[in-house]
Amino acid sequence: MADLDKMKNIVFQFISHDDAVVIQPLGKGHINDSYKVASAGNEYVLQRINHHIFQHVPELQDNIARVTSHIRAKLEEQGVTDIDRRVLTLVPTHEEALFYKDSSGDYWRMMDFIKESKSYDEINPELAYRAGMAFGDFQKMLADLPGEPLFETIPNFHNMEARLKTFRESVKANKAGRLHEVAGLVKEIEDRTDEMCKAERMHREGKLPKRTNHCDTKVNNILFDENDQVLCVVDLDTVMPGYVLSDFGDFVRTGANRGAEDDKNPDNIAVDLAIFEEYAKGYLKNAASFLTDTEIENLAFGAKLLTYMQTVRFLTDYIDGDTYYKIAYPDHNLVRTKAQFKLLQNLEENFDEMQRIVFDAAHR
Ligand code: GN1
Ligand code: MG
Repeated sequence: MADLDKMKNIVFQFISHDDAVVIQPLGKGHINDSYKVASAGNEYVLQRINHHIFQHVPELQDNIARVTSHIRAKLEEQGVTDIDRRVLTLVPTHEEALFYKDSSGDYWRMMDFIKESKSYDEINPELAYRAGMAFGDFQKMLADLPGEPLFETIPNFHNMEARLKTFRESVKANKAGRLHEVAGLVKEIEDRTDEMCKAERMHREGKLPKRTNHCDTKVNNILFDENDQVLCVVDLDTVMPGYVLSDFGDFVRTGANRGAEDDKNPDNIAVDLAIFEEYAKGYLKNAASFLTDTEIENLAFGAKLLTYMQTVRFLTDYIDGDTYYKIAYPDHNLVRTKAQFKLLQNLEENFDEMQRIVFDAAHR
């Protein structure tokens, strides 16, 4: 953790001075740094925003404020009680700003910690059903967000064509001299490019719309309460326009994988079809009413696409010499790449069954 006095000074930009404040590291994000702050009987989450990756922090924070206040208004309309646990609440600085830039140029933000909440890295079919409903509801609530479209906090974030362009540049540059180790994986990626760029083609042809998406629907971005009911969706940095198949697919990639995202043992990795099925049922229960047939027909493809995209992103970072994702050991990005590629192969083997499951869930 950064120097404690420095951390305290940052915290007191947002809340009153307190000699007894407690600051502890929190969570396992790959990009931002998170801390839990306890002061005067209240708990908060403090985050250092990675501004090399999120290069427009004011716009990013503005997106989050718009999204959370829109959801808050919807929940109020629905007469939901306990609203402070159902949507994130940003804590402004004493100057009413949504972030604080410190003297070394780092950006910080604070929000209320959601009381008695927990997240899971592994779930069961019942929780998957609830998570599906939650992400469907999230998209539905944001469908009528007023005003300008949200700012694209990372341009072309889930654009496969753009990701492949960057990947090929990295392969060409071979900055870390690692290319000879990964030639087989590079070929596997190149063999699938045509299929994996299909969403971008369909969008250009007017066949696939963009909607307000979460764009980081990892299983651990859903908070549950003490009775395992969903409280809310968190990690709103990447909420922006995208294809619904992306959000569907990223949940399957993380929540329906029997292994870990960075599992060293390929035998652990396979799609759990019971989780896939319950997630699809929950999601479609809330989303079927606003989705087109084409979107529904491509949900299972989304699982392959997002797993492929993550394979490409981890491999790109490995080839570049680990400049994007935090790593815990030297070949972590290579281990992640292989684990994601194994999952992709398994999704390919199970694809027909996944299509059938989505079809049945949509026609219940
Ligand atoms: C990053 O930091 P985290 O874990 O929320 C990444 C996602 C990836 C994910 C892979 C801004 O999310 O896109 O899918 O790691 N976020 C960004 O685990 O790149
Ligand atoms: Mg994230």
